[in-house]
Amino acid sequence: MVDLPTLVAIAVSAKVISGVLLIYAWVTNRDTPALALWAIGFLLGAAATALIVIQERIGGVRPIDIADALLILAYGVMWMGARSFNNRKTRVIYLLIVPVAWFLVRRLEIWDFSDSTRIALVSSMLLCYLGLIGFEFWRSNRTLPSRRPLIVIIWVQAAVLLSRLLWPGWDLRAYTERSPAISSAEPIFFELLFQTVVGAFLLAFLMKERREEYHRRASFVDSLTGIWNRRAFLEYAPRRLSRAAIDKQAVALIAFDLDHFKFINDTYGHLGGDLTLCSFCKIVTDALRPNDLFARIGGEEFACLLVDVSPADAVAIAERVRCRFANLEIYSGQSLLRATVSSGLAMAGQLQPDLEALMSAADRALYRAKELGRNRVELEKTLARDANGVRNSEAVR
Ligand code: GH3
Ligand code: MG
Ligand code: MG
Repeated sequence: MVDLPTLVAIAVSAKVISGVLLIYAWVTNRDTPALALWAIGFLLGAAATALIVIQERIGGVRPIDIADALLILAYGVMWMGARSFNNRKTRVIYLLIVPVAWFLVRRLEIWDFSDSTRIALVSSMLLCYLGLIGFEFWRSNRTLPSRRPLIVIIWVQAAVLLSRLLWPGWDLRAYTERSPAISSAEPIFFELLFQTVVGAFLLAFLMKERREEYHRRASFVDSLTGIWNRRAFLEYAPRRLSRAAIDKQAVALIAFDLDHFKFINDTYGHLGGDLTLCSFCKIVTDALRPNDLFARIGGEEFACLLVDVSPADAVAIAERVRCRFANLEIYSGQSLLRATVSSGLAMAGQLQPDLEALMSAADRALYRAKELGRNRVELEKTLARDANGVRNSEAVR
């Protein structure tokens, strides 16, 4: 059993420590205001909790009314933090309107309600904020591991607040008058310690995970053209191939290589070359479906993995890209330049295709396209393994 001041001291310490942890996380990563807002939320919560033990009025105001207003503000700031995490701005007026209105209602003693009604009303407001906070995390990036446990914590917190609506005597603020000894088995302990500390850790982790995810994605994107790079292609392509094998879908790989690109660089400068690369990527991206994987795998070499596509459709896509690119007028400064692309296409059957074999088949076709005069599409059809496990390939055109 502990008395009320001891419990409050423990709760305040837990909230202050959590706030300081979040401030530290923010200081090491200043471009994430959400961390600072969450820290402020925890510190406001600590102040609200500390006020519970004060009996005398402060400037004629009951401390519990200041505590309630601060608690509502704390939840509002947490909500603002969650919105900021999703890159959404929140106007400060939305933050202040509820706590200020509540404070005025209590200060001017417009209504005189019982303690249990007060707790039920404040708990309802906190519940609304919690719903809004939960909604923000629910719609945030689903791949972050800490998102789920955080939503669970929010659900538990919502259940605690709901229980307050039904049994207002459970609220820490209801102990003030009775000032009893409190059993450490009460749910209040779970809420104050577990929720507070774990919640703060999860928030800090969530931010760290998002930063890592950002850097991981950045390391997969080609900085010049904005499409996937070789690393991304080698990471994602085998997964798509396995999935296609399970779903018994045909796969096509198109290898593109811009023609006489060295000449373009030498004639129009590196900037002209870069512009040509970007224009080519735009044409291919427009010609593909959202699920197709398109990457820059070398200087002026690209690969494109198409799933669930017939050879005729794959050739049609490669031809469309070839034609559009050949007809494109690229303006680099004062000069107008034109370029062409050669492509090699390989098809994999419905057996588990292997990326390496598919890439060398596409490369063989590409080599042939270069030899046959460039600005053309060549198809190499990779057949399924024969009875002896030997891979056959057949030049189609
Ligand atoms: P082919 O028709 O046989 O493919 O000839 P090519 O000139 O396109 O092939 P080659 O491999 O000789 O030249 C590729 C050139 O691509 C050489 C390199 O300087 C240039 N290159 C590689 N990366 C970039 C880049 O990011 N920007 C620019 N502007 N040029 C690049
Ligand atoms: Mg090349
Ligand atoms: Mg080339």
